[in-house]
Amino acid sequence: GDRYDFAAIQDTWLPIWDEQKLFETTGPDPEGIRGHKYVLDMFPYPSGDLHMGHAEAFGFGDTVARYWRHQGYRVLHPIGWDSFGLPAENAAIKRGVDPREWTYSNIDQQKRSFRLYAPSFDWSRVLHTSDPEYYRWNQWLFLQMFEKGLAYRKDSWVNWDPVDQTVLANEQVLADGTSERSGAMVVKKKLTQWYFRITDYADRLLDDLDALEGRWPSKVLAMQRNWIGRSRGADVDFRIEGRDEPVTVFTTRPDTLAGVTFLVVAPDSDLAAELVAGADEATAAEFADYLAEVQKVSEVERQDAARPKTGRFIGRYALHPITGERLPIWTADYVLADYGHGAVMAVPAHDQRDLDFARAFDLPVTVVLDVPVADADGAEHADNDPAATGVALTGEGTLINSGALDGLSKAEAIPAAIAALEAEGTGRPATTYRLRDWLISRQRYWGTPIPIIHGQDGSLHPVPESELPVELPPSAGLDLKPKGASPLGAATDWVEVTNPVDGTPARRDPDTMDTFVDSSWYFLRFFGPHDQTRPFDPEEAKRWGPVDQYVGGVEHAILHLLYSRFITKVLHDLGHIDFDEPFTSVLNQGMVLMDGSKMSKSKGNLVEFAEQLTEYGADALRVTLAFAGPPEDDIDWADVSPAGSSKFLARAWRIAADVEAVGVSAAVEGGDRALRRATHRLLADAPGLVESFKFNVLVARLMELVNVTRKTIDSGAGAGDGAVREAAEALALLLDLYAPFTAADMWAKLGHDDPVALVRWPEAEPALLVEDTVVAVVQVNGKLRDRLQVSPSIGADELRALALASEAVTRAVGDAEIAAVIVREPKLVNIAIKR
Ligand code: ANZ
Repeated sequence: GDRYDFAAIQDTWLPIWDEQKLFETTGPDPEGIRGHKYVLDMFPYPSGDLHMGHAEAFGFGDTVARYWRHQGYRVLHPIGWDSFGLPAENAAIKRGVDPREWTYSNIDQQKRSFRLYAPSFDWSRVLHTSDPEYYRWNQWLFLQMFEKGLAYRKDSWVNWDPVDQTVLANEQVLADGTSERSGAMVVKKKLTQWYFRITDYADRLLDDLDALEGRWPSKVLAMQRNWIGRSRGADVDFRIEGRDEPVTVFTTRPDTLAGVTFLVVAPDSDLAAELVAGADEATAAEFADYLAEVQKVSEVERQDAARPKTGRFIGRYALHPITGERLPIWTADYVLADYGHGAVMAVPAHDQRDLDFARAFDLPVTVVLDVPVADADGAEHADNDPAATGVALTGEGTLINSGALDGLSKAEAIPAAIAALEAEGTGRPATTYRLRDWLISRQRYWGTPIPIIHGQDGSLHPVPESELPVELPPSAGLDLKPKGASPLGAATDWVEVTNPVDGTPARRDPDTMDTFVDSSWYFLRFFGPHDQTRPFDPEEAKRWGPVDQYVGGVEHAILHLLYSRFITKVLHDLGHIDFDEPFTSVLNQGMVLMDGSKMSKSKGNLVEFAEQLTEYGADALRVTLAFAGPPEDDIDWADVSPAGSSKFLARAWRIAADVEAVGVSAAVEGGDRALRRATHRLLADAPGLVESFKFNVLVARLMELVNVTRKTIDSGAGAGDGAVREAAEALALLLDLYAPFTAADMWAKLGHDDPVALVRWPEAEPALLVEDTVVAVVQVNGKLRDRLQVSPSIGADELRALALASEAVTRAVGDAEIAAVIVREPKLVNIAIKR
């Protein structure tokens, strides 16, 4: 047709692309490739159809994938589905359908939408984590880790979601103490659960972030560092009256040891229970009441420094390691059971929490650091007794009341104190982390069964690898409603097995794995997604790994990205892959908003992807999302114009149609020079723009080139000018990054049979990149001394500097004094000298 009709263009190309399978990456490498690139978007969760957020993220990922192909690389750009998880199960409970049905019909819907949106996926590598073919390898991974002691069972206080009736990993509890999934306030419950020993990797997970600097969003790096939370300091032992073993505390401030006036233990620690057992009955009863109160408080609240301090004296005493003084032992909920040793040496003079506590319970305050405090006038003074002011002295200062440490600064005193403790045998350097081991058991149905068999005697037996996968039993007949225990426990035929060692009756572990296990390694499964004998093909892993560009939302900054890094390191250490970081570069796209707020059905401001796709087509949608701003920024759909994008695409397409209409083009060498220069400048700039994620700037540059080309045609050169064809071809090749349908159609109109997506971008011609120049004449006392090639737009200062730097001029001037320099840019510089 002679009118830009996006729907007709889509209808033309979709069946051709279905046939061509252009982006499949099976088989040996084609000749002449520059290398390999692996571009991945965080795989979707099949909760319904694709939404605008998907359109944005997958658009950006596809731009990068297409770009590397145009640069001559072979590109792996796969797609899969993160298809286990609670929403399927909750939908199943609500509507009485099988979670499988719900999941796979949503996957089919998303596949149909993706086909229309046309990301350059390799459709031969599709995976779904809920396929037994996939999750058997989750079980394999679990068993590998079990064998190495990296998967273990532990009895401890866990985060419990009272709505979903399942445990949560620490990472799934939001800053306000609510569940990331259900929004319910998370409580603590004591349970025996499976953990992955991520803390063994804490140092590497932290230290290896440095190498990602500049390639991962700095916000994500900061969040991971903070989450791992390494603190360096010392462990200090305190002797306890009536107990053989000392109590060890972790402190970052061993320099303040002389200021310790009491100890505090976490109420929910084993230590507290044991110490109280040795106290009188009244104390024990008080303690029990307090513990019951504390269990209602979330961990997040407990860490809120502003909360009024509560606590109890537990009737026991420690001895100060230096003075031998008796120190009362208290319990308080601001001390956490699972940080450090669950106990602190309280230094109220120099720690605000300890001071608040000491003031609340009338405990002594001993200052051991002289910290000058500035008053309102900025004058420093020393009347700063924390017991009176209520403000702890946390700043820098000089040690006092500390014996041998007196006179040292805090920085000097810390190592000196540690050395003294080591010499006494009562302390040693220590490092503590905020990071906890990863709790992976879930009491839910729609997930990967944990491949462990429990003997009657409590023994644990891995399911033999030859018996994997342990398939989920059908959901029919099972009550999936959350009730605190896994629904699988009721699948009698499934759960009752025999002990693989002695044939006695035994039971399968009824829990399923956290679905973050599924997503912690799926990027590797793409290296052989249908391999029945291995989790992935190691040769493919060598060829493609690690992921060169990962694209996804910042909501995964900690959970998914940290777990993926951990599992990658584990698999590296087990010898399965030769890299130990999964994602070389990460791009976080912003959110798609409407009228400044998050879109949602309930707010009635939902922009439906499917509707936009029907109204404007994939290309206009993609151009709109790319053009809206830097990819990291949020996009407000109320501020953008898909209709405008459509117009731009029509104008671009029209140029190719005009070139087609004239038939033969004139030779490019004689073509309009200004247009040629514009085309080549864009060809030269485009790679840098894509590689720095300035997708929006590149779209703007394409708009500019469309305008310049149209002007050239209209100004008399006509569509037969060789420069116009050259511009039209460049436009088709560059537009493929955002508008693959339009680009393919333009490319065909320009007479090409090969798929535009696989065409290598031409290099810019250097001769067309240098700006036009003029000759500037340089005279010394009126005599011609040099001619300079300069830009017509050169500034006076720059031209003066160039002239004075000329060798011929310096020779002519010699030792003489310069009296004046007259600049008439861009053509003349006259230098007057005194002899
Ligand atoms: C004495 C002291 C004096 C402390 C001082 C600080 C300042 P970060 O930096 O977060 O690692 N602490 C140790 N274990 C704790 C627990 N289980 N729950 C709550 N607090 C705990 O904090 C380390 C400091 O937090 C430690 O250093 C300890 O208090 C406290 F002027 O020891 B400090």
